[in-house]
Amino acid sequence: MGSVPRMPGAGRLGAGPALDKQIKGEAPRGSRPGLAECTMRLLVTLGLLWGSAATTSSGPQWPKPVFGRLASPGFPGTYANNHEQRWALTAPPGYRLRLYFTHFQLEPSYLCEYDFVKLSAGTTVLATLCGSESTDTERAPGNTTFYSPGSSLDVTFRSDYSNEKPFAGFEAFYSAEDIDECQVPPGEAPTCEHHCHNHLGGFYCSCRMGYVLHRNKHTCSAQSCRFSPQQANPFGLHGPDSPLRP
Ligand SMILES: [Ca+2]
Ligand SMILES: [Ca+2]
Repeated sequence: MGSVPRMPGAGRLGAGPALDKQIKGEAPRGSRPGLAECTMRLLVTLGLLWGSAATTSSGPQWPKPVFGRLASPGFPGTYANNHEQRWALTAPPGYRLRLYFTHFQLEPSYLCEYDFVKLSAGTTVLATLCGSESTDTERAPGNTTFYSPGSSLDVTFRSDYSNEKPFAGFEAFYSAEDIDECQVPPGEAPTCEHHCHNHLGGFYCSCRMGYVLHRNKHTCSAQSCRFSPQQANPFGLHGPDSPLRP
């Protein structure tokens, strides 16, 4: 007598004695719960469900943005002699790094042996830069945008013991961008045998109708005859190159 019906599942969701008591206290003794109370209980239940979902959510985890600025020490003032600095840039898997210079003025020298900015990935040297304009024996970046072959890029600045005159050094900006695995240089094998679909951080392959994707996730093979044509092609559609075409 006088007890208020409990909302199904409310106790299991951890409403607790205090909240249960509060809900009970708003119902007149001996009466059935009114619409307002039921609405409130529903809202409390939904709130608990939402809170539970929010704390246990495992939605897509986007990588943190990767971008920044690099500059020679003291830029735009003259950089110091006998200085070496290295930046190890890393992008999330499936991303590469792009880097370009907005200012570049280093001491010029034959093959950039005095002062230089070196771009490398592992043991591969992508570029060794010096001077302010490219010559037969020196390479300055100009408007070139540089890309790392993988997800890492090392930038090394080094100056030797002297400068014949002041040089302002360099300023560069970098950011991570998705690798479009579907774009391959001419002459190289395509990423997927049939269809390639690029997306942020990766890619996937798919096959034309009547074919299935091999377990290697790249090549396609004709669909097995264990299925009837109707099973294999439930919509009755036959493309021009489908093995199911009559
Ligand atoms: Ca120098
Ligand atoms: Ca991609």
